[in-house]
Amino acid sequence: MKYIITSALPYAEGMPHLGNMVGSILPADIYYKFMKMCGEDAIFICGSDQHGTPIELQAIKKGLTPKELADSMHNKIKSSLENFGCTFTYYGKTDTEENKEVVYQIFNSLYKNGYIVEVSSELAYCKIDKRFLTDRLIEGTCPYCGYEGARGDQCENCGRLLSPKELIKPHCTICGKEEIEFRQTKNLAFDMSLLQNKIEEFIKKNSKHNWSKNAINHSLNYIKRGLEKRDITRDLKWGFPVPLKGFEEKVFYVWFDAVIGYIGITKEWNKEKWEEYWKGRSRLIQFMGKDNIEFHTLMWPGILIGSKSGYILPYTIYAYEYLLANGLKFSKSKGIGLNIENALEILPSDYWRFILAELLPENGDVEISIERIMEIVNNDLNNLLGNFIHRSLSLAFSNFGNEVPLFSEDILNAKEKKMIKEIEKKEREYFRNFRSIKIREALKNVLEIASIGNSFISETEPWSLAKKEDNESKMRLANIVYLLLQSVYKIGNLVYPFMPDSSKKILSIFNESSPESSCVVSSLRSGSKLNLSKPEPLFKKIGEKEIELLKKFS
Ligand code: B3M
Ligand code: ZN
Repeated sequence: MKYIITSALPYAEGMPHLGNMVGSILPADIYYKFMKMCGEDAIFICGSDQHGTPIELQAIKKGLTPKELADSMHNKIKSSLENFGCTFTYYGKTDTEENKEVVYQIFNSLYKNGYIVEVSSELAYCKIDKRFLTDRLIEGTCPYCGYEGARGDQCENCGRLLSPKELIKPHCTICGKEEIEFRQTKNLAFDMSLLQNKIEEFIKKNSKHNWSKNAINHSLNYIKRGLEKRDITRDLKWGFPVPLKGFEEKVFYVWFDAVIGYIGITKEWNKEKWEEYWKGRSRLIQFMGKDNIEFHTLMWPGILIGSKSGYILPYTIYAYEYLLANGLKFSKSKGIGLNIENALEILPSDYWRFILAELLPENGDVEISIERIMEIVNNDLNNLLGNFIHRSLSLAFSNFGNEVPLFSEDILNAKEKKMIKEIEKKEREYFRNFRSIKIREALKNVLEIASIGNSFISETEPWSLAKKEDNESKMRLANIVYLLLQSVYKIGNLVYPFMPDSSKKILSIFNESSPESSCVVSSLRSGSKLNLSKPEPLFKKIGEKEIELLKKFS
C-alpha cells in the first residue's frame, strides 16, 4: 500500500505561526515520520498556496507583482519549515505548469461530465479602485456571529462560509472605503448538488478511517442542509486563466486550484511516479485545521468524483481545532502570535515540536501561554524525559563504560519482569495510537515509558548495588542497567517523529544514525559498544532569558 500524506497548503502570504503548525503541518510531518519509521511507502506532500486575494492585496501594498511576492515568501516559508524539522517529500507550489495541467484536465472533465454551470451573480465592485472585490478584498461584520473582521468568503471567527452580500457594513480592504456597489457578472460554478448522493456515500464510507470527529460532524451537517453550486471562477487577474470561451478574462478561484494542488505538487515532484500514488493502490491521509474541513470533505472529493479520472479519494481527513493564544486565535493575515521564524529564535525546533505535540487540539480548542510552555518544557521534557535518559546513561557510563552490560534472563526478578511488561505494553499502545492518528496519545506513551523507567530506578536503587562486591549484586546491576539502556534506546526510536534531532542524538549513542524501520524496536545486544562519554543532559529548562523573549509576543 502507498500513502500520500498531506498538510493543508499554507498561503504564501506570510510566515506560518504556531497555530498553523499545530493545525496541520506539524501533525502531518509527525505522522509521515512515523509511517516512514514503520517502513511504509509514504510521501509527504505540501507546498505554498500561491494564488488568492490576500497575496494580491499584499503585493499591491508592497509594489510587487503577486508572483514576485508569492515566490519570495515561498522560499522563506519553505526554509523555515525545514528549520522546524519538517521533512517533506516535496514542498511545491500551486501556481506551476504541472498544477495548471492537472487543473485544466480536471476542469475539462468536470465540464464534459456536466458539472460546470454558468451563473450570473452580483459582485461587489469598488468604485474607487475600479475593480471587483472578491473574497478577502471585502470585509465587514459577520451576520452569524457579529465578528467585525469577517471576510467576503468566510468568517475567521465562527468559520461560516459567507458571500459578500451577507456582510454587514462591507468595506473595500484595498482603499478601506465603503464606496461599494454590486455589479452583474457571469462566472462558472461547480454544481455539487448533482453529486450530493455520491459525496454523502463517500463521507459515510471513508469516515470510518480515523477521521476526526469535527470532520465527520461538520460534513454531515452540510450534507443535511443540502449541497449547492459553488463558484469556481473569479473576476481577478491573479490565478490560472479559465480555459473556456467567454471566460478567458477570469481566473480560477484559489480553492479550486489549491486542493487540486495536492496532485499538481506530486506531479511537480516526480513526473513518472505521481500517478502511481494518485491512481494506484494508495491511501490519501490529509491533515488540516477545522476551518478547512468543508473544502476537503465536500468540494474536493466532489471534484475528484465528478472528474471521473480515476484519482483516489481522501481516505482519512483529520482536522484540528484551534490553538488559542491568550484567548485569541493566531492569525496570519492579522499578524497575531508567534510565527515559526521568531519562535525558533527562542527555542530549538525539537522543543517547539514537543510543546505543540503535547498541545495538539484534537478534541477542542487548546490554549497556549508562557506558563503552559514552561510547564511542558520544565516538567515533561526535562524532569521526566530528559532526566530519565540522563540518569540511565550516567549509571551505564559509570558502571560499565562503553559497553552494553550482560543481560541474564534467568535471574530476572519480579520488579524487572514487571518493568519489562509495562514498557512493552506502552510501546504497543504507542504504535496502536499512532496508527489511529492519536498523535498526542502516542507522545504520552513515550513519556509513560520514561516515567516507568524513573520509578524502576527508584525501586531498584542501582547505586546501592553498585557498592556491593558479590556476584549476584553485579549481575543484578548489569540487568538493571541493561533494561534502562534498552528503554533509552526505545525512547530514542519512538521519539523520532516528534523530536528528530533529539532522536538522532540518542540513537548515536547506540551507534545508529536513524530509527529502525519496523514496528517493534529490537533488543540491544549485550557486549555491543556504545558511543558514550560522560553524559550531558539532553534538554535545558526554560530560564529568564527565554521568558523575556516569549513575553515580547504575548
Ligand atoms: N491555503 C487555507 C489555509 O492556509 C488554504 C489551505 C489550502 S489547502 C488545499 O488555511
Ligand atoms: Zn476600494
